[in-house]
Amino acid sequence: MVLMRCVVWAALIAALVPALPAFSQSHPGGSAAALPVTAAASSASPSALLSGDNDVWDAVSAVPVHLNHTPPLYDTDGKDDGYRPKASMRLIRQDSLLYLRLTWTDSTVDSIPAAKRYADAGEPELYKRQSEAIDQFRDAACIMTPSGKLEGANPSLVMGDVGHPVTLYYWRNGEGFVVGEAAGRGSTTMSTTPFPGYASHQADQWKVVFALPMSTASMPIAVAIWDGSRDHRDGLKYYSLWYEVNQ
Ligand SMILES: [Ca+2]
Repeated sequence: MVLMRCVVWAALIAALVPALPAFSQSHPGGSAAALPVTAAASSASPSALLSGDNDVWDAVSAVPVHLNHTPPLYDTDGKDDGYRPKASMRLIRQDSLLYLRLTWTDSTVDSIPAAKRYADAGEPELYKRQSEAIDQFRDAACIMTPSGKLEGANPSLVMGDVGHPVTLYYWRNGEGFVVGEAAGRGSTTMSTTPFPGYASHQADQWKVVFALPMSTASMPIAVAIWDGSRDHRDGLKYYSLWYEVNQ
């Protein structure tokens, strides 16, 4: 009787397992799909698309962006207060560009004051980077995509990995839009290469448009958001899982 029960349970489990969604994320060639989202077509001008407040964005459906919080890296890091911004994105594909408008709730506009030079008797070049802003952090957001052709699973959400480098499209309040690269935690390098973007803050909400290259029919993206008022910087941030942008 015991053996019969085991056989029945084994048969039930075998029948159920294929129906359960795999809790992993990969590109379409992998074992499971990332969260699929669709980029709409638009005949609007690039300048209209690059204005996050243009009416053209009202015709595009908003996709909720569900955010996690990274765990504290050091004992001195503040604890997760449980707050999560309400975030969404709208996507438009035009020619070889993906226009992504990301909005999220943030009641504080945070930036880092420009570096100040203090009068002293030392060599000026040694002191020109002095600043009072060591405990102030900026609001920022980033769209992460795999670099180059992707084989197998999507890159690690922690800034990619050695076998799966990522390209980072950063917006940092007060500094604008620049491209970065990474191949694992702590490996981020920022270029001076700008890319088109737009940022505005109204009614306790950031609205930021990223214009990214999109040369393939589908592209994985992941979102990261930093709130300077919560001492977010570097690896302390909100982040999403992978989304698969399709046309
Ligand atoms: Ca803020």
